[in-house]
Amino acid sequence: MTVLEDAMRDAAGAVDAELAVLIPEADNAQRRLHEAMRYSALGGGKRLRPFLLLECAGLFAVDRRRALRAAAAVEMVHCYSLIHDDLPAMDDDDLRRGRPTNHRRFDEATAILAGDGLLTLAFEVLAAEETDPDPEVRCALVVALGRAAGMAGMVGGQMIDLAAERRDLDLAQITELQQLKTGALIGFSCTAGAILGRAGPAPSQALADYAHDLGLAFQIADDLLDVEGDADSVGKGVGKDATAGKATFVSVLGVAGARAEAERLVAAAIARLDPFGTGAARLRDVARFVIARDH
Ligand code: GRG
Repeated sequence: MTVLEDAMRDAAGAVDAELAVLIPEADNAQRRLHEAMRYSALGGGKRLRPFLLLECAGLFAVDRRRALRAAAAVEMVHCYSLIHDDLPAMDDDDLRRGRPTNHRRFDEATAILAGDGLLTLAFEVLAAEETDPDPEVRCALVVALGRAAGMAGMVGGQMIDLAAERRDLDLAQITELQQLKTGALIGFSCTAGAILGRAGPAPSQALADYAHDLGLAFQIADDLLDVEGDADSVGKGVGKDATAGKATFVSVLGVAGARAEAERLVAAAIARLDPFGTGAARLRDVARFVIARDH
């Protein structure tokens, strides 16, 4: 196991433990909702966004327990997006992270509520005093997550994506769509570390720029996996973009062109970290991982 894999596994374990506390089992009328929320929140995944948040917060020596709460919050929003994206009204998927999707394991109404429960709990966690004693910091986190997850971010990107099916998009339009749909939450993950760390404008901007390049490289890798990946490793169906007639980085650039662009973006992301020196070694490694992964 590489140093990065070790670090990601440790972070994932800590995030799982935090999520398990924040979403307790219940023995009351809401028991099924808790089960469905835990099913998706504790059901594996790379925990990339929490890892980025913890690493960025680490650059500013943020208290680990506080960073872990914010890391759990961003993973909750990510898990909610996966649950809702898999619903019959959206992608209608049966498999996620190698297991039945939430609505297949439970039912559609429960899956909608589980997503809603995760989304709202994320904001509750960020707004609570345990996340940071300074209300201005908590408020900045809440505003940043709202922007990243909402109409100006992930949900807005998903709307463009739905409208874009079977339409030709050019590279600039695909880039904009993906920056909103997947890039915004990756951006929040890095920005949250800077907010918790009371970072100044220059390091905050450097991390935002890193996240921008990394987010696009991540999405290109996701598009490549949909074309070249193996469903068992990826943990979900592959070949869906072509079947849906979706314009992607791969459909526009071709496989080789998409890979070259992802490599260029990763090199650019790594260069953004120069001001942080050796303290950002794992953030450099995770940028390389994002395009080398098979899942
Ligand atoms: C708000 C309904 C709704 C959707 C938002 C993010 C999103 C739009 C949908 C998720 C569907 C999807 C497969 C998007 C492509 C990129 C992506 C987010 C992949 C999954 O993220 P990973 O690879 O997953 O980090 P794990 O399982 O490792 O956490």
